[in-house]
Amino acid sequence: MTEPRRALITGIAGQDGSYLAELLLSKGYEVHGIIRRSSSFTTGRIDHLYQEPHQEHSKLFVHFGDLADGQCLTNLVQEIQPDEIYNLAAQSHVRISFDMPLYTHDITGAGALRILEAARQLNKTKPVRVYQASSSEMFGDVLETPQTEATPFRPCSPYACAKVFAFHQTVNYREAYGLFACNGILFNHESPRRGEQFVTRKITRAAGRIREGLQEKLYLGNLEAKRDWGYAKEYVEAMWLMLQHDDPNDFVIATGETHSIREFLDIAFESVGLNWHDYVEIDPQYYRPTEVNLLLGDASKAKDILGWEPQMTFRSLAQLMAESDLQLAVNERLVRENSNTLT
Ligand code: NAP
Ligand code: G4F
Repeated sequence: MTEPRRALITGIAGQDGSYLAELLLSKGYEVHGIIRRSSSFTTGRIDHLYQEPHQEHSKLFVHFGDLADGQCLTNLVQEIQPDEIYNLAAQSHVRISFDMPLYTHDITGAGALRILEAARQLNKTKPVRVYQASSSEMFGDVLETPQTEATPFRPCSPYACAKVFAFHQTVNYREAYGLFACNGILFNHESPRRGEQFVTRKITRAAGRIREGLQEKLYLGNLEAKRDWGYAKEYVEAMWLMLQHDDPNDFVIATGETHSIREFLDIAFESVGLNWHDYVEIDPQYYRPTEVNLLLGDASKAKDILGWEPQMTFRSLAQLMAESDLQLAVNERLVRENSNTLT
């Protein structure tokens, strides 16, 4: 019997990590994930996948680790001997990166370099392949539209600067050491598992809670920004495809459409039967010192070389998230009503 392929995912408990773990398990991989120690549980997105390691057919193994700790990462990579490493862990919030620039540099930037170095030191008959979660945010104050793999970077935040650093390190490890390392330059991608501090999920969560009488207002920042929003579940397939190709390369992953925050508000609130103008207020604390006004990707290279294409439309994505969050809000209301009856 042949050994299953073994993958290591940093950031496995995040939005993308959870979808990628599902995908790889469905393909028969043995999946190892790194989570960082926290005072509360953070594995809500992967609990449904997790089986205790002592169980006979368990294929998912979760390890404590941190992108700040290079020795720990090297030890884990040596111990696990992965065929594929997906570096998805990051301080991934752009606004917060202005408050924590050095931390963001250390985790989002230098953390990627620690992973590359751990991979370089791994001596295997079949060399390891590495995926780096690069970002459309690197295009920043865009120098051309749409953005492709050839568009120069013009980063506009500590987060974007850290991702540009990680991008170039990934290319350099490929060229200098022959490491099979790919950058996926992914444009914004969302889902019902999106972190609640990102604008789409903040909106759908609020729409559901307002509809159920659990919240009165929604405070947002710049409503004029435009993003190329896709569906996270489809985007993790592109990550996997990049590591299956014969040659390592860098790919833009995007839908080729751009929409404003206002358009997302329209669909999300309409999906729960409300008009957002009655509930949304602007709070300048959500403005950024420098804003990325427009992102629009051209994923032709991924289509031609990997055969990857997005399926989910912008409207369907916003509706999917709004409906999922309405259900969450209904459950939250029922729990509150039950606890009121019991006390
Ligand atoms: P996410 O939901 O914020 O997940 C990030 C994960 O990284 C979380 O599980 C987090 O753990 C973990 N993490 C943070 N700091 C860490 C550290 N010091 N050591 C180890 N793990 C750490 O992000 P995502 O949306 O899934 O995105 C995945 C990756 O793609 C990120 O690198 C992001 O920057 C990049 N990206 C995302 C998008 C997008 O639109 N979603 C687009 C382009 C690129 P905790 O749960 O403990 O916080
Ligand atoms: O949802 P966001 O926070 O996503 P942002 O900044 O585009 O970053 C996300 O996508 C990147 C890919 O391009 C990833 F690399 C990154 O890790 C992350 O996943 O904000 C989107 C837009 C911004 O223009 C922001 O100013 O929404 C605007 N916005 C308006 N009000 C808000 C809010 N953003 C947040 N988070 N919260 C608000 O209240």
